[in-house]
Amino acid sequence: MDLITTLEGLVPELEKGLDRASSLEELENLRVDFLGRKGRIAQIMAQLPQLAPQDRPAVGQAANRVKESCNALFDARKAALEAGREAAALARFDASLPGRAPWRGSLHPTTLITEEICGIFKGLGFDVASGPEVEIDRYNFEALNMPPEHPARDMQDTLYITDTVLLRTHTSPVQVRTMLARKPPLAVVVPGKVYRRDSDLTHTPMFHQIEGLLVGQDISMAHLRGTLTAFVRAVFGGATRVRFRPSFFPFTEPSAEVDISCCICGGEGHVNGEPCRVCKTTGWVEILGCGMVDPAVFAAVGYPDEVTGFAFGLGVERVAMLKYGIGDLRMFFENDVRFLGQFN
Ligand code: 2U9
Repeated sequence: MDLITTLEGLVPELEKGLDRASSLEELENLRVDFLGRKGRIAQIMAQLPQLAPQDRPAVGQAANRVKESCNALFDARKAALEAGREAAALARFDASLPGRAPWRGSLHPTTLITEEICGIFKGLGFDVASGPEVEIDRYNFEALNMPPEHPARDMQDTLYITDTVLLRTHTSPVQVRTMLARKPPLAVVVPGKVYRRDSDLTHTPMFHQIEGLLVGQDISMAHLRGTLTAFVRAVFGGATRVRFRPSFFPFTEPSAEVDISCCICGGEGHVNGEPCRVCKTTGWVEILGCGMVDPAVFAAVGYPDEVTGFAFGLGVERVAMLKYGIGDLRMFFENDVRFLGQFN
């Protein structure tokens, strides 16, 4: 029974080979060599037809035993190699190392200031309203006392979509829509994006505004002054000084611009002996525009002659720049996470 001896000799030979194998790849090579379709066992079995028929069953049974033994040896060695690999990986793993902090998003400074300002006015009893960014001429200009020949309507300043459809140049059309939908008294603030044909270091074609409108009976400049002073002190601190300078807007009369004592130098004009870069040594910075609503605006929305009201408007990026001491308007639009992450 020469073939049976040869077959059985394969088992210790495989054992030696497996002892030397140090990778799963070497293991696979051995498996092909012994158990593969053209492997050693198969080669021995190919000689079966040359045996006398009565000798064949014993050889066949021996081959099956050897195959089973070989398979068992492979499985055991494979399990041992895999366990070794895992142990090596675990040896390199230091469970005491601090983890990597997950990347955390933060609110954009424009969003933060918008929410802060709207929150202050909500506390004073104002509603928050919003409306379309694509507007009609009538709500953006005509109803706001800016007739067709008005210079602000120039193609140079406004992004027109058609002759009568445009990207709103301020959030004021939302106040017009609010008045058309509601009777006085009312008080609303309107945050949102506005668009102008303007682009340089201090102007972007899109920026954010918040405007406010209060309409009622016997509303005076004193209400305007008290409301805006309270607002400014809520944002910039209770010690902030406020001054109103006469100005002009088509939709308010009288109109004013509001300055606050510079929040960088505290109104001193200098920081550590250096000229203040924000107020340019004047001690004051402009923060918003305002005024008593022009009667022509109330007439345009069909309000009775007796109503009175005040309105104001501010640029959100400008307020954020002053509050956080940001020197460059472009920071708001570049979305650099190193900048954005600082306002949590
Ligand atoms: C209605 C009536 C009156 C809104 C107003 C201003 C003054 C103002 C500027 C501030 C900086 C625009 O973003 S900015 O360039 N705005 O100075 N806005 S009064 O007056 C209104 C609005 C709507 C119906």
